[in-house]
Amino acid sequence: MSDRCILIGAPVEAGTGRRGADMGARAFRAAGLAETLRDLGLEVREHGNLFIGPVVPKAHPNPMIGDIAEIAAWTEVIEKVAYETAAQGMPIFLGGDHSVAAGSIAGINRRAVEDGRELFVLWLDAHSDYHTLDTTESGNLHGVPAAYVTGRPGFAGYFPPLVAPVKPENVCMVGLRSVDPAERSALDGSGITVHDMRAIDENGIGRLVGSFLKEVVVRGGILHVSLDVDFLDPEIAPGVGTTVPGGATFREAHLVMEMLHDTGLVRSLDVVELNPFLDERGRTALLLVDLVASLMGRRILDRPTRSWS
Ligand code: 4U7
Ligand code: MN
Ligand code: MN
Ligand code: MN
Repeated sequence: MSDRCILIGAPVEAGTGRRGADMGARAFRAAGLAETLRDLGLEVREHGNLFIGPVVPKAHPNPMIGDIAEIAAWTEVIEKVAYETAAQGMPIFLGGDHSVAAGSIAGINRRAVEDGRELFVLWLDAHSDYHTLDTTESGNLHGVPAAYVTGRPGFAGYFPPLVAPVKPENVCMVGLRSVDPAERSALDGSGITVHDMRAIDENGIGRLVGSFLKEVVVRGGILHVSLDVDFLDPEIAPGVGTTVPGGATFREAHLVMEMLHDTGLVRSLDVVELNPFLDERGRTALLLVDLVASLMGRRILDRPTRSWS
């Protein structure tokens, strides 16, 4: 884990059906993200907010899809920044909706492949975001990034070509409780590890995430974490457009962050889908800042270094 965090605002909201996610990055800053990280002894570099120029609209045969040209343009910009900043520290992508992850993971993986490292992705979300452009029924492109970065077909000619897809076997999704039928059948046999809320209830989130992290350690990999705010229960995190009841609790979420920190293998992070327009007095933004702090090393008590073997 790098001692230098690079904060990158990605004010994208064309991937969702609700307005306001483009204010997410600002809210993270207002909630004191940089100061919190500095208090942990980390260096914080502010990259500012990214932007795209005007785009020429493009149609897709799926009539539900709008704004595909805009998301493609964002993906290209974010991919480049991810690739560049991954060599300088730990990029933290402040969304913006989850379509941000199409660019961040694509660019992080381009860097990993170049460095000869194997990238693993922990996807923390109520949803699997595993639609292709042809299967999405809502047409909202924050529902497709996991499919794009793992190389599912149908993106060619619309999204930027992937330099290298992430191996589905290297992806673990945790917190699922809203999976559309087309996603569900595609996930089956995809190689992606999926843990829905029932699996968490039955086994405990620590055990499930722990076995994935052990696999990453054993295989000598590095980690990208993609944290969708709706992973959390809406009772504690109301500031998101796509709330689904029955999500991760305060302690479950912190435990995952603390375990991730212990591995020392997290190289990049997305914190996406925060919608300050729907938040209550900044409480979701503040909770997320605390979760990032746990990921970056804040702890309750010192404890012996965990052995992963
Ligand atoms: B998010 C959905 F139908 N699957 O495709 C869709 F349930 O980034 C939701 O995880 C997608 O918040 C949610 O629109 C995308 C829906
Ligand atoms: Mn998502
Ligand atoms: Mn989601
Ligand atoms: Mn959402």
